[in-house]
Amino acid sequence: MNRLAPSRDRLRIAIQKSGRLGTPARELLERLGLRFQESRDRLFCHGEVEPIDLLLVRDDDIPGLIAEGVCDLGIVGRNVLSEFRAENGRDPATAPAEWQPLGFGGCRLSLAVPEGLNYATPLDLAGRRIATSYPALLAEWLRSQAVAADVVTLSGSVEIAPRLGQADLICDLVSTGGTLVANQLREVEVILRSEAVLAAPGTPLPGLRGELAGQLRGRLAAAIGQRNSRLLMLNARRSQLSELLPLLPEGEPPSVMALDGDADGVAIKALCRGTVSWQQMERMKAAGASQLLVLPLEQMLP
Ligand code: PRT
Ligand code: ZN
Repeated sequence: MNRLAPSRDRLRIAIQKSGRLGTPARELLERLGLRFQESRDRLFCHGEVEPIDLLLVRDDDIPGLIAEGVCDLGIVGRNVLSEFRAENGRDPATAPAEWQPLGFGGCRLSLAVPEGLNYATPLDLAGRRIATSYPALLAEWLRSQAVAADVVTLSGSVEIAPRLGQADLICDLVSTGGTLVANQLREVEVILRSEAVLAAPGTPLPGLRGELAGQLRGRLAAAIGQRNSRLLMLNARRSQLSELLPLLPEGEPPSVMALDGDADGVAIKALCRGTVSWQQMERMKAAGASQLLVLPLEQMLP
């Protein structure tokens, strides 16, 4: 059987094989309860729990694989997806589009100038050479600013281009800014704010794959919304509720349930945002709570 031929009834998601986004993308999918068996060549991962498989590829290939229908969905940086759309057109019927931001891989595509190059407004870029791996996005931005500059396309090591005399300034990804500082460059303009996103084809997927894709999107959105949430459970006396409820950590309104065979006893269940501190737990205990449990969330459907 050719495992790489797309299947009609299994959903296929392209993720980065290695690099910055591969591991967090896979961990996010595994947090939804999905499990994968990797092939020997580490190109394909078979979904064991749901009919959802992974293709492990270079991040730059992901938008094209979606556009060609080789993969149904992809997890990729907005920077890579936006560059593909800027280069290949944004026809809503064919262009892969952003479905859901995923909250990791945050960075920005920025212009940075060497010390000594004056920059006050985009107009200072007129006639300058700008090195980048994102020529289509940069060209679009320059057009939007009505500035004519030369775009020098490089596939890597963009930050050293000014020192090598290949360009006057650069347009590159920045996260901590350490690389810019190490290369005596100053960030002057943010062109795009990026993070990892779920990318999907312009046209809805048919049949079972469409259903699975919709479910996955919903579960990802819920998982991201709940990422820092915990489930807090505790028991108390009904008479202590007025003192206890204001001490619950910030979150959804709690459920208060009667305990069978204990007329005055209640069980409280509350979805909390963020961690529950030792101090908060001690205060709840002092107000009469018992059997305090703080549980991580694996999955949730509102
Ligand atoms: O092999 P493959 O082609 O799949 O990987 P790649 O080498 O092209 O990509 P990779 O793994 O480096 O990055 C994948 C994605 O991570 C990018 O497309 C972005 O969406 C995202 N990302 C987040 C980043 C950064 N942060 C980042 N800092 N990608 C690159 N960088 C670079 C930055 O340009 C600088 O050179 O990392 C260096 C360190 O940055 P500072 O600012 O922290 O010093
Ligand atoms: Zn790449």
